[in-house]
Amino acid sequence: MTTVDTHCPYCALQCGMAIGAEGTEITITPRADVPANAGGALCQKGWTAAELLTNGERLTGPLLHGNPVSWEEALDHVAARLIALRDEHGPDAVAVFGGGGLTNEKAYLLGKLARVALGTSQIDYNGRFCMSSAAAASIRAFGMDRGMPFPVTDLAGADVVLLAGANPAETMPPFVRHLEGARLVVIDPRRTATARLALLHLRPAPGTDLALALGLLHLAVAEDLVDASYVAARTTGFEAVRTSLASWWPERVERVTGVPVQRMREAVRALAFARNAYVLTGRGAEQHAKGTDTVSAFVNLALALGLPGRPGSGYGCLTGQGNGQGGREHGQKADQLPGYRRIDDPAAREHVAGVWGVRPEDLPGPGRSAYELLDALGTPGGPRAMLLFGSNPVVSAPDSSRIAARLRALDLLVVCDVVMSETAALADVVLPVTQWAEETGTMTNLEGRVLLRRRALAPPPGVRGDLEVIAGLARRLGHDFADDPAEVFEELRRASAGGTADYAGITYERIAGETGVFWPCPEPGHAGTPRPFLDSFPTPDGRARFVPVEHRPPAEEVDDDYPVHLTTGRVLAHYQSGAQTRRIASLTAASPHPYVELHPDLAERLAIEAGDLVRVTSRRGTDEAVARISDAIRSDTVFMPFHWEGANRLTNPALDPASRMPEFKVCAVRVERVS
Ligand SMILES: Nc1nc2c(c(=O)[nH]1)N[C@H]1C(S)=C(S)[C@@H](COP(=O)(O)OP(=O)(O)OC[C@H]3O[C@@H](n4cnc5c(=O)[nH]c(N)nc54)[C@H](O)[C@@H]3O)O[C@H]1N2
Ligand SMILES: Nc1nc2c(c(=O)[nH]1)N[C@H]1C(S)=C(S)[C@@H](COP(=O)(O)OP(=O)(O)OC[C@H]3O[C@@H](n4cnc5c(=O)[nH]c(N)nc54)[C@H](O)[C@@H]3O)O[C@H]1N2
Ligand code: SF4
Ligand SMILES: [Mo]
Repeated sequence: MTTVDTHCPYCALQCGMAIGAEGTEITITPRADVPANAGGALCQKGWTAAELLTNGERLTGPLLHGNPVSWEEALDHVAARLIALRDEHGPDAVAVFGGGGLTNEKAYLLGKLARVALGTSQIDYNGRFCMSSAAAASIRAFGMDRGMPFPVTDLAGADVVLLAGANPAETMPPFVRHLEGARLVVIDPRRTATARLALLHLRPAPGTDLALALGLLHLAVAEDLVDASYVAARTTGFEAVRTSLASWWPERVERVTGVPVQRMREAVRALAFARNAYVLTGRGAEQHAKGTDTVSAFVNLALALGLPGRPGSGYGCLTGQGNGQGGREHGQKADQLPGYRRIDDPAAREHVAGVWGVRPEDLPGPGRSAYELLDALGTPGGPRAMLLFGSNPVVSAPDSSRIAARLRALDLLVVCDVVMSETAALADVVLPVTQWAEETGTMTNLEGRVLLRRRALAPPPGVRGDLEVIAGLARRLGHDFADDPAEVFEELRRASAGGTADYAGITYERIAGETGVFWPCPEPGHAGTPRPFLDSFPTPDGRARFVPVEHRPPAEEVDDDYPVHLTTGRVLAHYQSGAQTRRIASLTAASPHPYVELHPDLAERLAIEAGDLVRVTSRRGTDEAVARISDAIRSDTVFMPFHWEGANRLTNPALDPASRMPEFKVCAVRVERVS
């Protein structure tokens, strides 16, 4: 059997796999040549991914108000409606929503569709809900957001790794192999599978990481563990941060977070005495209305200990979605143009307008962020139509009942998906598309390594690629877009040239020959940049910037009516909104239904037993799920996975002022047994 090399359809580790097909049988074999999953590991989602291609719930033809229509009819209808709405209400009446699972080529063409063919400023994507806080904090400190500015294999040389709000044992199992040589310090309100591997587990109350990070840095200063020569040579702004720590003495931090001073001291000493150490953040620390400041506090700690930009040490964010890194670089974000350029930068507008053959003044300015965009749909002055690619916000957006109502209020909702997701079910027009192994395109993994997914199989008849759909709409709007992935990538290279995320020197051939190329890579002869901060940081003076930040409580605190914290996250078997994994039999068998995890003490107080159906209510809504009782969680907190519709009816859409990230990781709820 011949096989084709590609990568997993799911998370940002982008494990390498080879796909073979014989008759109706599709096989998946892990690739040993891809460093992220070296040794050929995959998690259970990767192993079972072939079922995505064959499962009977696949959409196979366009639907207009639920009725099968031809592609011509569907696209003609959409284009005619878009033109009519634009003529009546102006270009911003049409919105576009993308996803961090889309290839670089798709993300790029979607941004071009919005800015050139539709002329709308109203485009954003689900990555806003993912690593936007870490991105904002990295730009603030380092002048650049490349989630992990080093190869994952560097982690193998670490003595100590601090994981703040990340649970890779469930969210990226093969990644944990790279941590095998290190002692782990895990910060998580739950004793997760990752925390069980740790030397030290700090269990703060949800939403208190910022105080904890300030406390850790306070201790580092008090115990003279700061790397003064690194701070002097490679950073600016330490004095202001040092002064701001004065009020965060360890006992106060213990009172706010619940983490004993002794544990904090052990954590700081472990990091400071290590020869090589890393500080890594995940969504647990980032998905808060103060997520950006929280990440800044952890970056400050890493800088004070002299880690970033030193061989064998550093700070990194564990990017989540398959193309979470590339998806935030090429212009599907409200404030951005290709190459990680800013849409409000005149030089960036000039360059990109040149590649697109339009006038810079005709490019729209920045639009609304993801939640604000969804929340404006169908309101006076808000968009009347939305084109949505690669996201399922009815399940995954905060305060999701409100967002579902907004989507229903649109004059036109168009959803491109592989299956009838909860969001597609609300659409006027559903367009069925090809997926990973059926198409070619590039993905940029969590290390900033640009990878090539290759077409391994023919798609089922009746479906089209996202690029074809985008170009088909653009054509009907009077614009000629390339729709072949290789051609789109050539254009992306030119559009990104000279930008922060410079792909100009990257080609499909090079990626294939070198098993990936790290950006920035400005010319064909350039080797790529696995470790961009070694010599200097991409700031005007080449130094990293300390940013003083202050702790504040969660946007919603517990009270008599809503006395328990709710936090949300992931389980091993399911991916995101579950649109894909809930349709795979073995994954559904492993994790069949939504649940609420509660501590035995809380359960006893509420007279709840394992297996009971419980109702969880917040100020925004209510959901029911099965009780799971475990002392792995704090007794003041319950946990729910968000892979089923419901958990997000409860969550708080309070937004971070810098990143516009919602507060997915903490809100106040009431929990009761359903009698
Ligand atoms: N199985 C699986 N893997 C995935 C995904 C998936 O859906 N399923 N999605 C992918 C994507 S897009 C992403 S973004 C990543 C996410 O990867 P992670 O960040 O590892 O995942 P989460 O479960 O969202 O959150 C991590 C941990 O944060 C903890 N937490 C909750 N509140 C707080 C808090 O206030 N402070 C701290 N310190 N911790 C807190 C939770 O208990 C949880 O264990 O996973 C990727 N991989
Ligand atoms: N409460 C709570 N909510 C959260 C989070 C949390 O931790 N807690 N995490 C947030 C995070 S980090 C993220 S990343 C978001 C993710 O949430 P969503 O954006 O909803 O992510 P997915 O479920 O991956 O949605 C992807 C959709 O695209 C479809 N799809 C797959 N491949 C393709 C393709 O090639 N083209 C097209 N057009 N469609 C395709 C899939 O079938 C699926 O319906 O959720 C966020 N929501
Ligand atoms: S860890 Fe991520 S990329 Fe690897 S097999 Fe699992 S879901 Fe796929
Ligand atoms: Mo994510």
